[in-house]
Amino acid sequence: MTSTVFITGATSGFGEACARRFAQAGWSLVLTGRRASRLQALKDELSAQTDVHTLELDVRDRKAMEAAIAGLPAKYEKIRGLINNAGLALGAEPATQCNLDDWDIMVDTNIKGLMYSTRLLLPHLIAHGRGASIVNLGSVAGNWPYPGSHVYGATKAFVGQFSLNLRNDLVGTGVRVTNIEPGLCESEFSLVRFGGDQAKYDATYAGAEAIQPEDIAETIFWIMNQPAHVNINSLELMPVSQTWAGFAVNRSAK
Ligand code: NDP
Ligand code: 8X3
Repeated sequence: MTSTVFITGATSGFGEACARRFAQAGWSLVLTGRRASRLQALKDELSAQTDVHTLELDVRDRKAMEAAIAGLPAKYEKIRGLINNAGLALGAEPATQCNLDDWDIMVDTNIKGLMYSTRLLLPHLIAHGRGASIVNLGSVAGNWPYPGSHVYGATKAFVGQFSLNLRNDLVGTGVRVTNIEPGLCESEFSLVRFGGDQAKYDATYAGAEAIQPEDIAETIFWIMNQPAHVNINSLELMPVSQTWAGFAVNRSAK
């Protein structure tokens, strides 16, 4: 039986690279995102290799998510892999300068969107049973504090704890759960974060030899293809160029 993977946020970055990686291995694809033209281009490209179903969806729209998943064509109903990838950071200013609308968008996308896709697809993953996997896109930002991470990092901490908690509730179903926690990776993520500012994007990655979306896709493919009795609980990865800063000390004694 062909395996099916459901990828949220397949229109760029990690999601798009995962679509290509899983198509290459013959998995059927359910690809979602808000940008219909990119979904269509990916479908046109990958349909030569495998079956592709696209869903133009905003993961924040619960009703649309419910309708789309309820309406999955029969041949895509049994899901072996869910890659909860759709997500974003907006801004990197200190909390005192942030816009509450941006905070709402990060919470609604990174937490609530991921909750919706997970809950709605659980019956489909459980129907597959042994060998099925959920891979959630957490981040080093969920593990380590850094200035300007505030709500973004906190949403990723949610993803980490939600992933661990899910494992308890899925015991006996065969469904595995992994939180993958990447560090600096080169993708449109930083263009989105900095409002399309190409100079800030370039500065983010200059000389860093950042992880590439294909590296993340290969890692996720490896996780989902472990023997069915093995669960990778979490996997944190960084480029070799990235390490931790020391503690900050305020010398003005306030
Ligand atoms: P990209 O910006 O390249 O891709 C993000 C994807 O998410 C796009 O396909 C976008 O599609 C989709 N998306 C965003 N908002 C929504 C929404 N409301 N509804 C549906 N889809 C949405 O970023 P990455 O590939 O780098 O990031 C993917 C995930 O990995 C994110 O969760 C991010 O937080 C996480 N991550 C990224 C790291 C990095 O350094 N790049 C490191 C660690 C984690 P569209 O706009 O078409 O809707
Ligand atoms: C993205 C990685 O370091 O920009 O989650 O927060 S970082």
